[in-house]
Amino acid sequence: MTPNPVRRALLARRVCIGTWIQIGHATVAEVLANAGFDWLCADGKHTDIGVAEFVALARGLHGRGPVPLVRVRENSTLAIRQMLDLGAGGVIVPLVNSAAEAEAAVRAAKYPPQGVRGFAFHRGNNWGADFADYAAQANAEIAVVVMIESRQAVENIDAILAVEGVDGVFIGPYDMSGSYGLPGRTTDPVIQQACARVVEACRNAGKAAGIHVVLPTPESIRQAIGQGFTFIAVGVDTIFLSQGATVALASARAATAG
Ligand code: 3PY
Ligand code: MG
Repeated sequence: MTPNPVRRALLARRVCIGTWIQIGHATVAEVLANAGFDWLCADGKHTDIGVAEFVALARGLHGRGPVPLVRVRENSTLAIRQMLDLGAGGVIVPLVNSAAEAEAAVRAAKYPPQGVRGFAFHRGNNWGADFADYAAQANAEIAVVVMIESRQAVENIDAILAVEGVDGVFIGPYDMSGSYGLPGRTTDPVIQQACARVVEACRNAGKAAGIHVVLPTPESIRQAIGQGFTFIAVGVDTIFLSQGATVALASARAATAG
């Protein structure tokens, strides 16, 4: 099994930059891989990306560098197992609010004795050709990141981080802001304070703090790194498309004005 640089970066709390894919087409993975991201995460929670689309994205990434990650649709054994069996190098598990929910995510992602993941031939182990190697290495190579995106999760952050097998956490700023009654106000001091609390807990636990800088600017990325985040998603494919199109059209309109 190929060593997973993302899990190593998480454990070493080394900066590791990826982005988010909401368009489930291999071309998107191929184009974004050219940009040189460390990892690309398919969003299986808020999109039509299901198992078939994830496989297309993973095939688009094959041999190109970025590690394919997936934000699974929910914290369930089936959702986590399916994406790992299809070749995900790690799962980002949404809406984990307690240590018990974090334990459930880890159990789903790990082979026995640490977990309950079932053994089979699948894409992840090259349809059985690498069965023994994958079975021996998967627990040590596959990354498990849980999303902190509610007030309850912030209150339980120390217990969540104490769960063995949680490699790091990832803040979902939009859900987080919604849970504090401030939907979309991700820069509100209340949300910033909650984020700071999570980063401090990660520092104390020696685990990685991650965040999605959904609308990246040089300042917002610098701020995230300055705050102590190391596992950082910058942007979303749809935002890149929208921003690029808007700039191009504005330039064309300006050039043709008057
Ligand atoms: C959130 O902001 O809630 C997210 O899940 C972003 O990925
Ligand atoms: Mg969210």
